[in-house]
Amino acid sequence: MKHLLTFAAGTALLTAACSGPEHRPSDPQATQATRTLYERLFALRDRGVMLGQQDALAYGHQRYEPGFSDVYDMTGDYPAVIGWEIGHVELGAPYSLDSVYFDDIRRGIAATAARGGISTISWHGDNILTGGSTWDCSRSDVVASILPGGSHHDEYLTRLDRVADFLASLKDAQGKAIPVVLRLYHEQTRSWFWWGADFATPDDYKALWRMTVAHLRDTRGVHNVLYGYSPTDVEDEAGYLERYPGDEWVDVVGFDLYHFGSDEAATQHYMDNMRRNLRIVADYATRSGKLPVMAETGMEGIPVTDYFTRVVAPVIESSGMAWILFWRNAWEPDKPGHFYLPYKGHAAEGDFKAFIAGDRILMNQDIR
Ligand code: BMA
Repeated sequence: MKHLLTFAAGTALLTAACSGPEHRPSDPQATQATRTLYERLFALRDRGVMLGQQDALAYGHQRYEPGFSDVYDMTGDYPAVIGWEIGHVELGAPYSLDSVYFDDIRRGIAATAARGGISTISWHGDNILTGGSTWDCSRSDVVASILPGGSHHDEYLTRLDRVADFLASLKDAQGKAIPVVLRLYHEQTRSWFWWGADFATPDDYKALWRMTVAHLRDTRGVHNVLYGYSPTDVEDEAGYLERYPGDEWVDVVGFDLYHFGSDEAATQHYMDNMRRNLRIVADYATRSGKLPVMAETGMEGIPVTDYFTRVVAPVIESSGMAWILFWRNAWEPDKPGHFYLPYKGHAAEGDFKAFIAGDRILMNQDIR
């Protein structure tokens, strides 16, 4: 019996080895490091939910110091997932719309990778038709104007070239491309960015996505990227998939949802909404073989000081998400209340530490 079991186990192992990785990036030419990262993300997901924060290594709250992290300052460890913002890279600017130098972002992504951490990138690109910001919704024909045949198509490809250059410039100490997750045209189910629901038909939105990925991946040969889809909260799966460009174009599925208001009704609303959307994303991820994440969340200023253990932990811990990413702790002096994780001395610091001490929450040291 023992022999039989050993034989059976050996066969299973062989089968697993021969069948290759279970999860493959949508890019058939993804680099080996990108394939390895994708497979590793699923293995990590099975162990718990990684803590993430946007711009967590770019600066601290009200403290512009590249490499400084409020989370590290409080806990002696980094978030496992670090978010980065590249808005204005498309313009050829030296720093982002949040005044973070792209050279510092490159260094931060390399430092994160060297520590075994994960980097995910968002892109609040400017409005090409008006010259306004990502939030300039004064024209509803921006997406149409940049699709093939549109008045600004060629100019937009030049912007995509700059994004491609940036992605291709992410290298480790050995000169190898560092794989990252790129979240494209996010929160597209609402209408506060120029690519929002009121300004693009679902077909035009999908065409924009495919054109972008095809340009980066096929025309420019960028193969160190996993692509992330993250609308805002929706009612059901049909709403979630309305603008989904297709499994061949996406690797990571998630959603963005914030907690607004601090009374009990607001908290209940957030928790219900989170639970519904976590289920929608988890179910779709299981069916499609994509990696599920909670792509952006938080409560600005954290006025509820048991927010992490009482509100977030119960909804996220057994959600099956690979990570939960809290938004940034703004450094700008005119944004004193714009932060989503505590910093040293903030009233929610103890609650946050209790949250990350839970078995299911993974920090950088847990995934090294
Ligand atoms: C928003 C705010 C802005 C910032 C933008 C892009 O939610 O944090 O201050 O410019 O994200 O990072």
